[in-house]
Amino acid sequence: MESLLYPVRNRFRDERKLDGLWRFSFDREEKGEGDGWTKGLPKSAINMPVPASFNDFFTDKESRDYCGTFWYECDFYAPAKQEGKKTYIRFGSVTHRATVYVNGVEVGSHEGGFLPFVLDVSDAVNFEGNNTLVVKANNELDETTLPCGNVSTLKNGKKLVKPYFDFFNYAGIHRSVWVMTVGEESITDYDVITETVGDKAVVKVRLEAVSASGKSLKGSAYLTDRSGCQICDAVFEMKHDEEKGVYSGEACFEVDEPNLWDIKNPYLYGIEFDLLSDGQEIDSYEDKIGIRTIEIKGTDILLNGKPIYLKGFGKHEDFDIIGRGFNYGIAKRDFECMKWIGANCFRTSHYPYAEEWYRFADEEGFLIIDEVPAVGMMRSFFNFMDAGSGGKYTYFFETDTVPKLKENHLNAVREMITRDKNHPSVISFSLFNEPETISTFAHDYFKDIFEYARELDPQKRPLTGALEKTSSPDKCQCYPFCDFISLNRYYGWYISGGSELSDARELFIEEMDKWKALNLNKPFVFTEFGADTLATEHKLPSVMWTQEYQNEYYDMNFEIFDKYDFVKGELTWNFADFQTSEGTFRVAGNKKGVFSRNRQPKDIAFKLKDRWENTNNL
Ligand code: BDP
Repeated sequence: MESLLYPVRNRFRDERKLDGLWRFSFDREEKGEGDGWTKGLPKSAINMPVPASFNDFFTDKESRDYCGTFWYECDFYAPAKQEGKKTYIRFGSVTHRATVYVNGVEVGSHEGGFLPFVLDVSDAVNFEGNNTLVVKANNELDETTLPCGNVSTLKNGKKLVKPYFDFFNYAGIHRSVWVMTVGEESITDYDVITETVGDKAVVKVRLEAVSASGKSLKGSAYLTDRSGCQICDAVFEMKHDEEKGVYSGEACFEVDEPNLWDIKNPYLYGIEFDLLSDGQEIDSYEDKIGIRTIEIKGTDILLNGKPIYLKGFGKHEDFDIIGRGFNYGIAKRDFECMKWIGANCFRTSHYPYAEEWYRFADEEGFLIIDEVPAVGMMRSFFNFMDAGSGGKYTYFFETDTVPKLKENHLNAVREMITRDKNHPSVISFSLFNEPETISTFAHDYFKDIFEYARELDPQKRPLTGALEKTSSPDKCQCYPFCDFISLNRYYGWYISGGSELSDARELFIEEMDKWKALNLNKPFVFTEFGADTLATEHKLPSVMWTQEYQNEYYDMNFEIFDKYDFVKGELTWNFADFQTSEGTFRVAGNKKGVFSRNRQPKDIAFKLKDRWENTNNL
């Protein structure tokens, strides 16, 4: 039974990370399987750190830009078999797909590069012995994958990936890998819904478990405050759900005078679940939860019943050398920069980030718009460039690719919500970034995606999706699915930039007036706006790409945001400069960062700090 719960270690469960130096081989001719690599990589295999992207370690282009199949291998020791326990391997993510072998036995595979998967390896493991773990991975993209792209073949026969999106197609084992021991009868999932009534909070909890033996199960749970004192407990009657093959039960806590989880004041309670069979404890699971409410009322976003204004960034998991590999040090620096500048929110553009980001945000009191990797769903040469040109490209009428694309999209939505649903930091799920939204095909496609997400999220959080410029008020068929409208807009950059900034301002007002006229009675959030800026360039008077122009661009945008009272957030593009595919539109990457790629402020950072810290109505 696959459980996406974050690994914990306690008297019933064990987890050990396999992070470190693995072995690695490219498989240019797709010979690995035939040559027996599933049992272990050849002598020519090289060292490769995990977690990290493989790309930027290399000093030659061919390896950095490698497109195709590649293999990883490591050894792990499995202690003596414990009665009633199963052994699992858990990957935080492998980009973009993987098939896994233990001692040459295929134990499972997973599609999608940004979400975890867990494989039962109990029958393949040598207990009290060494084991070889091999991963066959692949980083190719097509029009059914999330994110979308394709692969072209150069005249010399080499494959090159062509992303339909504006970030480097980093690949590898980007997040931690664990070997875990969990009971055959164990807790597999839980949901928490928090409500406040007067000076009380009601915490509704649903617990899910499996029982291989079919023995009846009972659950209990208790909440602890910050000092570890138990403040309430509850008992679950676990009922068998034939259809899902699991046991589940519900319970409710009442917390008097709760400490709410809030921006920069993130009170977290401890929660512990215990599972009992025949009166005996057989499993337990601990986590932290926050008591908070999030809802949309008219044009307001309410956190704990109070209107908030979202201030912050669209980000990337991106850093020099390690690419998209998770690193606590970089996450720490990013949170420090976001605190310094007065931000309260970020969007995990354009894919769900490593789980550690959300746990960190829970602790630090940051709000997250959690985005599924649905990016590049517009057919064009340079998808993100055409976003501003007004070209009409439809993506969803190709009947041969759409069913598979939709299946992958729904799977990613399910995995993301299952993984992230209990984080107080997650205030919304974003179900797309800049797809084509003006055809009836797009309408029908996204209708199902939104319905599915609404059904899955126990907290029924607001849902959204980031709309690019062709998703205009008169043409877009998908904005009605969104609980708040997220706009990615580049007036003054892709549209009428530089000396035409005054025209950009008018065009922007024209569009905003059209949205206003629709009278949607929903909040609007700018999920992207920004101007490429070289940290080294200054010019008086300004020209595009200089720090002076970035300031002028932002001033114009702020003037527009402040004109419309239904605008309830501004998440700039981007937190930091980041790597993209090379090309004439990018100067060694996207330079729209407020911070440089090594997280030092550009001039604009000081303007943002002033606005976000000192403007009362934000
Ligand atoms: C938007 C995309 C984003 C790009 C950005 C840009 O959502 O991924 O990086 O434009 O052009 O269209 O900088």
